[in-house]
Amino acid sequence: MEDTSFAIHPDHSHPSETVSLTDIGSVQQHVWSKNILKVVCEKGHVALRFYREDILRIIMNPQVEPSFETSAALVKSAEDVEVSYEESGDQLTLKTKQLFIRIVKSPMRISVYDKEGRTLTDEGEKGMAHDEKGRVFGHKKMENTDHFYGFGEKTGFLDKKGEKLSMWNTDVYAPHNPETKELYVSIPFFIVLSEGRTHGMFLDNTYKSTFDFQSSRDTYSFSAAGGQLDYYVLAGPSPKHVLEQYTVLTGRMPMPPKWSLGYHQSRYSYGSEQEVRILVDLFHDKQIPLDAVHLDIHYMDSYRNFTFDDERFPDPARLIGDLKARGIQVVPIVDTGIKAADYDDVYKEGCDKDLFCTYQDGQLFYGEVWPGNSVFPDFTKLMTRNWWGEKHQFYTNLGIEGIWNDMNEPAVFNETKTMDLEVVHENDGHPKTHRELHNVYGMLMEQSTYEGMKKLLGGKRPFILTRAGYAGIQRYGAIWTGDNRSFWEHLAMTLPMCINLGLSGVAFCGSDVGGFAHDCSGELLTRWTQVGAFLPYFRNHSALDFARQEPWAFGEPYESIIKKYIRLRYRWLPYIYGLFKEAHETGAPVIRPLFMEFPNDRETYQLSDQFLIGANVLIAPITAPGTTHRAVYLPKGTWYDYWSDERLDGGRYVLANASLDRIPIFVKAGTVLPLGEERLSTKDSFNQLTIHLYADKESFGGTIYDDDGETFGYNSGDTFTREVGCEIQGESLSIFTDDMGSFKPDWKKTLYVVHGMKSFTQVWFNNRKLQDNVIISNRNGSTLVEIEIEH
Ligand code: MIG
Repeated sequence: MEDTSFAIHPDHSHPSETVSLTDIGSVQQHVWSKNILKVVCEKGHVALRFYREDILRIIMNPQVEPSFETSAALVKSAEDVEVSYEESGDQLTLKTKQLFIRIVKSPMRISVYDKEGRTLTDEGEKGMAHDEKGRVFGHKKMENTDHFYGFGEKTGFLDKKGEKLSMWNTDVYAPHNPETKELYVSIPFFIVLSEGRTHGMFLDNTYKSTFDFQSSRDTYSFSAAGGQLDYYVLAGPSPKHVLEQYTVLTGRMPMPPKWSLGYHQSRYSYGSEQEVRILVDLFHDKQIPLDAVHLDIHYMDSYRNFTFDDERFPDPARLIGDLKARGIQVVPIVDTGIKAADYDDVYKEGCDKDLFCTYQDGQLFYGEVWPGNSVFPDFTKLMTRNWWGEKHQFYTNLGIEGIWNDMNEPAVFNETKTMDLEVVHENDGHPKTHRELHNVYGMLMEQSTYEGMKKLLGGKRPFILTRAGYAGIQRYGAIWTGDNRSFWEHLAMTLPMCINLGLSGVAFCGSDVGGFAHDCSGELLTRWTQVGAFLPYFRNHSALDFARQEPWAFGEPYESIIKKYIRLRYRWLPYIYGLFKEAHETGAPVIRPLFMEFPNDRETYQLSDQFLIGANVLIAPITAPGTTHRAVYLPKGTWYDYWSDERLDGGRYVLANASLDRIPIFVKAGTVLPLGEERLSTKDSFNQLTIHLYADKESFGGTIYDDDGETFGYNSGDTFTREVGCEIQGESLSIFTDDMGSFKPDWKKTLYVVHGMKSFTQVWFNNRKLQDNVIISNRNGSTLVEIEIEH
């Protein structure tokens, strides 16, 4: 009935629920000691503590003194921060080098200012509150000029102003549309941008939470279904500062194995060894690069993890070995549910050792998933996490280095779509209900998988792909955005969704290229592959019974163009890899909204259909059929059309040519863009690095990064870093390089290409004038300076 107008029958109107809130009221007592302010209010308890001079934690507990316990998101404990505390009349103030906090006592209201005295957050008429059901609420004043980003994996456009969102990890096969409030991942973190400056807000509460920027014009609210109102204010001021602050709290991604940044091919499902061999042969014959093939649930025997079906995959070790010899990894899916069958060893062992989720009385929770009646590992328990991690020896023994985790919301085929909320998780001695830990369950599975695989691989980097997650998930794996569809609208939605994931700490993400469900078309696959080539994670995946969408599925002209872009991805990997290093070190995402680099340019605040890869390369995809041109906003500065080298002035919209074989790309003057060579796998070495220098008025520079792409040697300095500087004065070009670190890249030769200059009469390389090993030539109006360097 919900599908017809009957749903809005006049007799059925449900007046929206009136929530009666209890304000925490006035301050009755307060104690300042050891950098913690504890406050007792009429109707609740509050505590404030600095984690750094630019990070403030605020906790409100309706009943008792706040607990400083944290969720699994946190990896950071509070630092010793120098705080000056003052009390005068009806207010208290706290001050660090970065933040100024004013607390008005009656009723208790907290305002946070930056060091220049600008307001970051301000409580107005409504402050912190709670209700009879144990829900906790925070309210903040909202200005017309505020914009809201982040929130993990959400549908809709970039800016969430005017929206209501909620966080509850949910398996949503359909629909993914603007009114879908919850998907697989919950990251209750957001960035507020106001007139060019930003701050962050992280609500660390794993219960179902909601964020409301819609119900009131001048106040926004955030709330959770239980527990404490526990949030962090991050001072900013720039978007990159906020990401640094957020990822100091929740951790940063480890360096991914290089192969995981290549092209991945998947299908639900490649059903036999034979089919996989034919597939990879086709890639090879067609000279389309490939780094990973994913095996969906049909590889298993009765959909049981840690098994291969004997008939369809008679010799997985040989298959995996043969593929690896060709530079292709096999990534099997591992689901959350364990078949409740006595013949299943995992089930038996888990029961014996008490490792599965149970109710308070110790009865196992059973749910229906692919293997039929199933039980679920209690990942909140260290014993379970270790055990599950060790189980992956089954895969590593076969040569597997990557795992794809699905259904870890956890998804269950029942009315609530998940585990019974009354289940009690052991939680390492602090038992808590599933109601409280639901949103963090999937992340704990990833922690277990990542740590287990890391141990088993003996020094190699594992690749973990996950569907569900909570704040901090970036520490363990990449996220793909689940069951999208082969709709142009879903291609368009991929951009703001992945950008917002990046703004939520998850630099490594992507959507199913071509769309998962529904039938793809040649044109859609072409346009989606052009986007995928520049997304941090690049996998083509599609569902059972829908049109095949391997790169050649639609013939010409699509196949050639798709191939061109997959190959282009490999050329761009040295640049992309450097961006992953930045994400690993600073938390800055690989793909970025334009406002991240141009926070004072209001024109960028709502741009959902173009993005930056790194700081200076702008990608403007086509997301509608039959479209050969589009408007592109270029922020102030000089830009180069990547394809034609045409120089364009920014601070305006330009009309870009986007014929089917072209995704508009613009490179900002002053960029150093290192590109490699096309090859069939990241395992193939390449001989020459081409360093593109996009001429600017002034001198400019950049950094090139490399390491072995495989081990954790980068943690102990086995890296290669090259600083490249470039100065152009009249017709004289000077290039400076400075190589550091012990790692020697594969490539032996460097080609410097200077864009935007017709010719040079003099070339200096590291203060030495042009030598024999330097060739200068000209191509399409760009100067090629070929310099052979030896490592
Ligand atoms: O509910 O394993 O999102 O990528 O192919 C279906 C089968 C279960 C959902 C995943 C999808 C995967 C599919 N899985």
